[in-house]
Amino acid sequence: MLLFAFIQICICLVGKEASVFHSGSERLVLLELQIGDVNKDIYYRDKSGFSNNDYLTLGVDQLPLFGGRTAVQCYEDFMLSFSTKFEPYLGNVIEEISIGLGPSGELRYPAHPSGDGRWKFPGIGEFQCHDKYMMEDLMAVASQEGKPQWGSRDPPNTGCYNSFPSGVPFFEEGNDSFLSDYGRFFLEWYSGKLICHADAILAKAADVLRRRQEEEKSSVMLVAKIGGIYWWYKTSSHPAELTAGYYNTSLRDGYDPVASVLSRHGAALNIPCLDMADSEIPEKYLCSPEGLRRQIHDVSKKWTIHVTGRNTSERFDEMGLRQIRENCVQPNGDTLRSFTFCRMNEKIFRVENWNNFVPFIRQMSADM
Ligand SMILES: *[C@@H]1O[C@H](CO)[C@@H](O)[C@H](O)[C@H]1NC(C)=O
Ligand SMILES: *[C@@H]1O[C@H](CO)[C@@H](O)[C@H](O)[C@H]1NC(C)=O
Ligand SMILES: CC(=O)N[C@H]1CO[C@H](CO)[C@@H](O)[C@@H]1O
Repeated sequence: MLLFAFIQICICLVGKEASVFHSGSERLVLLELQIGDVNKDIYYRDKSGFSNNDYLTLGVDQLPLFGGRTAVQCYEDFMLSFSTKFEPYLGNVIEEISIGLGPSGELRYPAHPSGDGRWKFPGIGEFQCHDKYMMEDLMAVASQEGKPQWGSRDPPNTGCYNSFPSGVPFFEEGNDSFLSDYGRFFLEWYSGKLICHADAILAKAADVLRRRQEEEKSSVMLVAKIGGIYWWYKTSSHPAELTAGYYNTSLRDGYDPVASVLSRHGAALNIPCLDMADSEIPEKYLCSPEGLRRQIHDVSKKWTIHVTGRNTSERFDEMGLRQIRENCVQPNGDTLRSFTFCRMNEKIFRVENWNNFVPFIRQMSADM
């Protein structure tokens, strides 16, 4: 498929980007902001009580707090309105629809908030489940398990945003660590909420599209974005992935359930980091964008879902572009369905950049 030949429309639901669409979404965003003014608990909170309005907490997905509608129903209203408005373009101009499933459209918790300065690379990040609704849910699930004491607290000793894993008990191997009964219970719950969220929203999206496509016979591909948490990947606890909601450790494949849910709804997976190589990152942070990509590729193959890709850093240099190409078109014939260069800017027109970019595009168009 030709690079850039599709229009990628991000339905970053109830995020700030939603306001670019004028069909009912603005009312939705306004409604959410008004409710958020009086009830900050509709947003994620960290353990210090800090919240921001990037995305609604998963705790409100099924609660009728928005003029009698649940968050998931509001997302559905938005999708219906979108598909009505853009109907003439579906399947011809619009070939892929990326469904926002979290902050920056990515299926994850906002565990690494760099925008407001709370987090800096390569901090492990913090769990985000301290709003009233998530804590109530945790309590309910713990009680069902017969362990109410597990529900009344968040995991102790998890460090803070900019901690490194060593010296943080939850990410090491002791009492109350990620390997303990309590640790596994908490991580199953935390990552499971994210999977349920993707399931609920993708089901609605697939349903809205199915209704359109029965009439039109044109096909549009749903896409879900995953975050690229590649730092501390080579530790056994994978702490930065755990706080983001990917329960991926040296003993458990956390991307398998993600791919499984996408496959159920016929959605493709959009993966980041296509421009990154392990050799370009300081070794001391135990990063591995290549290992992460390989793992996600493997589960995508297993669940036979399409994979699309995007860049993670700003690259116009030859080396970066070569890496992107190699990662899109692999020798064993696994070719990505498409690649998106996010937020293209005017630097592309500088002579040296343009001279790298033009041959890159020619080759990509021939390859994909
Ligand atoms: C670990 O658990 C044991 C038994 O439950 C307890 O005696 C011990 O003090 C705990 N150690 C730490 C470091 O909390
Ligand atoms: C690649 O991605 C980053 C962040 O996702 C973006 O800021 C950057 O400008 C992108 N684009 C290019 C062409 O490098
Ligand atoms: C179960 C599984 O796939 N685990 C992988 C997670 O990542 C590590 C790297 O730390 C791999 O070695 C594991 O195989």
